[in-house]
Amino acid sequence: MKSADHQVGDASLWHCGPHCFRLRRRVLVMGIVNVTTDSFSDGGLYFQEDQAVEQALQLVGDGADILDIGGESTRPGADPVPLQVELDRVVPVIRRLARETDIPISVDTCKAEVAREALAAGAVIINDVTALRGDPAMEEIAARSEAGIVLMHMIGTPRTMQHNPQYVDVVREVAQFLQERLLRAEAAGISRVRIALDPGIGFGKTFEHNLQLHRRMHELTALGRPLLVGPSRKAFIGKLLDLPVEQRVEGTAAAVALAIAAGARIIRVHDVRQMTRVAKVALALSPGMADE
Ligand code: HH2
Repeated sequence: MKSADHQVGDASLWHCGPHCFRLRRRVLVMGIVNVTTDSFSDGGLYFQEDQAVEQALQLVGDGADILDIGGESTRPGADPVPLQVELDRVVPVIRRLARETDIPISVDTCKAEVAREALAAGAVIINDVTALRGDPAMEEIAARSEAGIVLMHMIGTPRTMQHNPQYVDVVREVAQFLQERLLRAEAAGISRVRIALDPGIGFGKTFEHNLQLHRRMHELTALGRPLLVGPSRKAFIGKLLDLPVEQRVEGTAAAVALAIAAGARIIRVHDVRQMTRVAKVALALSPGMADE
C-alpha cells in the first residue's frame, strides 16, 4: 500500500447523488452561503433570496466545488429557527441554483423536512451538524436518498454546546463518536461511500480542544472516510490572532493548509477564492502526493 493510500485509506471516494468525487489527490472547497440574519460571521448579508443566489454564484466563480446552503445559524447560543422559516429561506435558493449551475449543492440543516425538500429542489448533500441525531426522521430521509451525508461531532445543541464542554481526550472521543455514527448510519441503510466525517470545530469545544483536534487531525483522517473540516473564521483563530471575524482569512488559510496536509479532503469555508489557492498549494505539498 502506498503512503497516500495508507493516509486516506478507502476514504478516497465520496458519492453524492450523481456525483462521485475521487479525493485521493483532490480537495473539495465547500463554499458557505448563510441565508440567515444571525450567522456568526456574515449574518444578514445574504438573507434575501437574490443576495444569497448572487453570493453563491460569486463563490462558484471563485472556484467552489460545492455550495453549502444553510438557513439556521449554529453559532453558540443561537435560537432554533421554525421549520417553515427555514424552508422559506433555503428551498427557493437551492431551486434557483440547481437551475442556474451544475455545481453540487449541500443543505446545512438538522431538520428532516428541510433536507427532504432541499433534495427535491436539487441538493445532493445533507450536512447535518447533529450527525442524524437531531430529528428522528432524518435517518430515513437520508437512507432513502442517494445524497452524500456529512456526519459532524457536536456535544449537546448549539444553544448548550459551549457550556463547559469536557473530554478526557477530545481527539479520541471525537474519533469514537464519528466511528459509532458511521456504523449507525450504515445500519440504517446509508452506504459508507456516501458518508463524510467532520470533527465539528467549535461545536462543544474549548479553545484548547480545537487546537488539539487540528494538531492530531491525522487520527481522524485515518477513520476511513473523507474528512470535512470547517475552521473558517472561527473563534479559536480570532483568539490566536486577537482579530475580529472579518480579519481571520490568513488564520483560516493556515488551519486549512495543515488540515489538508493531515489528510482532510473537504474544507468548508467562507473565503472561497483565497482558500481554493491555499488548498491547491497545500495538497501539492502534502505527504504522499509524489508517490505515483
Ligand atoms: N460550521 C458551521 C456551520 N455548519 N457544518 C459542518 N459540517 N462543519 C462545520 O464546521 C460547520 C457546519 C458554522 O459556521 P457558519 O455556517 O459560518 O456559521 P453559522 O452557523 O453561525 O451560520
